[in-house]
Amino acid sequence: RKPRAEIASLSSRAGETVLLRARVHTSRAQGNKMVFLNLRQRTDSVQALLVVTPDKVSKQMVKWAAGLAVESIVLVEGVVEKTQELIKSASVSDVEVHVSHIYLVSGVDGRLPFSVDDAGRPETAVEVEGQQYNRVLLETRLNNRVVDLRTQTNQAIFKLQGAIGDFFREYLTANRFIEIHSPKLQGAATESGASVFKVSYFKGSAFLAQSPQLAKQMAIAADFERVYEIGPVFRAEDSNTHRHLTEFIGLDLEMTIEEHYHEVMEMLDGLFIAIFRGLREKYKKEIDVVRQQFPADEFKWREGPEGTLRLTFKEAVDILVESGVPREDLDDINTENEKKLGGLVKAKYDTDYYIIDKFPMELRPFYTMPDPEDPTLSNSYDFFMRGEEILSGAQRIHDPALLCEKMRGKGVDPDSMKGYVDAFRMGCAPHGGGGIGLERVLMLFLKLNNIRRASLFPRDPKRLEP
Ligand code: ATP
Ligand code: AMO
Repeated sequence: RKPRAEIASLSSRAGETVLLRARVHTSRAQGNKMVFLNLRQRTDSVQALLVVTPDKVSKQMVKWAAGLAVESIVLVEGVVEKTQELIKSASVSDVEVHVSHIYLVSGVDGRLPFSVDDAGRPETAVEVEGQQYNRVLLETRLNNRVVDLRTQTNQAIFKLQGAIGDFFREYLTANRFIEIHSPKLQGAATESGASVFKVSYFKGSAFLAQSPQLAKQMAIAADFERVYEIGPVFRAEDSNTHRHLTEFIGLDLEMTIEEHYHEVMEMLDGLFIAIFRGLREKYKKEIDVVRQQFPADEFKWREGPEGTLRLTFKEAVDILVESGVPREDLDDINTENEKKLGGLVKAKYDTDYYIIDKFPMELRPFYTMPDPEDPTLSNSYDFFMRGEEILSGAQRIHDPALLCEKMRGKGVDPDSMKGYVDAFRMGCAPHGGGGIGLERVLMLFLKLNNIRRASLFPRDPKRLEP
């Protein structure tokens, strides 16, 4: 039995007979003697043709093949041939398959909501060669996500999502971090009480973890030194925006500090650079596939001696004030001004990636360490891509008395988180960390403009299905 071939490998196999299992992407009959099938496997496709020949391919067979519904899965046997120069430009690859046998593996029951061919076209291209193409709306895509996910673009997007996770793990493992798995069922909110999902739990109730914040800090108190987690994060925020989900994948880490919290910031920065480089160097093909549907300028970051741009919160505010934003609007930097800052930074420093350090204490969660030199500020930072936040992090308070004071200041009763507070009463090394939204990193690296495109089956305030 011949092993099945991958379309991606065909260009070096001209002359060979191969067995392929693939989807029928498009189908076009020419008279009753010939049918062209565009066959697709994930991010690859190839043209296959069936031509009536006296010894091999019957008229009936061509007719049957021409009647195959698109998206059927077929098994074909055929010879790989170099594509003729004449039709090469229109073809997706430099080889084609001359089919001798074709079998149906799985048919399509009923009509598809849209064709994968249409779903894979650039969203802006509504007219192609004088013909109108309906753009497939995001809503329709998400309602029929399985079909939508079959596009070459989506196959590439989710390969890239997996790659970001791989680079995250690789970098942290190399830096002596260990992976932990913290509970998602909690007795109390882990961030602010406002955005927590309450679920029934036997005769009482429980909460879905809004982050692994408490667990990762407690792992430090338990002497794990350096930990990371990749896991779901739940947020009951009624935010119907392009960048909020109610469930997303958090890439979290926490580590002890020797001298200064910038050790953590540098670790996080090194991590992002490793991710960006890894994507650029190992996933060029997938990035190019996505670019065809979502044209975008390449993601830019600074390397070399000058390194990643770091601004303090105050410097960021000054840049915005200089551009005309009233200072009184900048006690916090809202989403609109964040985006504006991204544009100003890009124009001035030619980078899509930068760090803002030293946020005002009052803007940060209770566990954030105040700046010892100015207690109105904090040892905390956010990281940005294309003017949108992708990471929040800080040095944490490891002194239990100060922690309780800050908790009360934010209306959190320390007794409601006794296990957490006790971790510091029993001694805990200075530490800090950060949390990254995986879908945001993917969305912003590729400039997909909507976080739902970077989530396999997105969950938002209006969507729990499919
Ligand atoms: P954080 O890590 O601080 O949660 P974030 O990027 O998720 O960061 P939030 O602070 O949760 O941002 O969200 C605040 C920003 O999101 C606000 O500046 C607001 O402009 C925007 N936002 C939140 N909810 C909505 C909404 N329903 N409609 C429009 N904008 C919203
Ligand atoms: P924060 O709440 O800022 O910090 O979350 C960390 C990162 O998670 C992403 N993110 C989201 N992604 C999609 N949809 C959402 N609704 C959403 N909310 C947040 C963002 C954000 O930067 N415990 C801290 C982290 C820490 O200090 O270690 C925390 O959860 O990319």
